[in-house]
Amino acid sequence: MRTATARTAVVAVALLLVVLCPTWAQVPPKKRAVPAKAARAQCCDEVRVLKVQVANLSSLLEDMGRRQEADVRSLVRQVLELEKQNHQQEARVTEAESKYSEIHNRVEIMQLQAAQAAPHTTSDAIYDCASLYNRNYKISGEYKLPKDDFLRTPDLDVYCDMETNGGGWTVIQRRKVGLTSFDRDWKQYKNGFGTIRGDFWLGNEHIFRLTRQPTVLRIELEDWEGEARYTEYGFFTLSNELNSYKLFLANYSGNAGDSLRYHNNTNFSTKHKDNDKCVDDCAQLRKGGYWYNCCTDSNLNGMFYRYGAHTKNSDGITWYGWHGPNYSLKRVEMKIRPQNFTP
Ligand SMILES: [Ca+2]
Repeated sequence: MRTATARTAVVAVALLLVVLCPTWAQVPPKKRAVPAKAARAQCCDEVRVLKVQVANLSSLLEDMGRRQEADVRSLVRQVLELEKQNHQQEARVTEAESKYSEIHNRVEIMQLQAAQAAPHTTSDAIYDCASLYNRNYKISGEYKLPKDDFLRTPDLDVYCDMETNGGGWTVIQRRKVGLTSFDRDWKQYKNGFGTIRGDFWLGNEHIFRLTRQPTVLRIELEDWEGEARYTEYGFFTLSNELNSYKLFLANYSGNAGDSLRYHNNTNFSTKHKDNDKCVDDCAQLRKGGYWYNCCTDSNLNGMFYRYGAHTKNSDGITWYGWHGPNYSLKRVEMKIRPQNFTP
């Protein structure tokens, strides 16, 4: 920068000299002694003054250049300093972000662990039709309940009645087609049999598990004349297999009669497993698996007899409180839901 300024100054001085002393550029004048000497002296004075001015100007320019350079250097320093600060702040932000992310991850892991450790009685868990209903599944039909690692149970196909008296019912038994035999052994009654859309027994083990919470039992009956009645027990539960799935129930209501009360506090019996309170083998006599006393006031897992044959036998699907000991019903459904269920 300084060389350029100096060059400019030299050119300027040359131009000034040409303008002010045109004689320099001309052919030397013919000898005119006195006036030429005087003129030369005058011109030299002017040149000297100009030289001083040029020197001053150059020094001024140099000074300005120096100051500008200093300014630029200071500016560069400031920019570098700002950049450094910026980097430091960026580093601090990155550090904070990584710390936040680490904490966030830790919180997520803790939430996951808490969710896994939580008891499976929360309203989130799906273990029956009532919890499905609470999750807005409100259409009656077949559903698959997910397996439960906590209870060590596999997934389970169920039929949910989402309409009757507010819905939320898990159906545990149905008789309506009549092609499935209910004269089965202990293991089959334990695990369940039949088809979930037709005639079936859900299985004592599943019923035992589903009735760990306070449960309501509803029994719906239909006769061959097309009339329907129902019985409800506000309390219903089974004991475990070691205790032969003993029946406990209470709080009857309905219009079909209290014909399961006689079976209260009795063990479950099946073919080849006589747990009843009788010298007879009730399961063999009544052709089903049931909580036989000595033997029956109802026999909902008895033989299915069609219209015509339905009044001629004592091992049919009977409910003494409505049609007596020799009338086999056309249709039965047993269903359960939690006592605290609210539609
Ligand atoms: Ca017996």
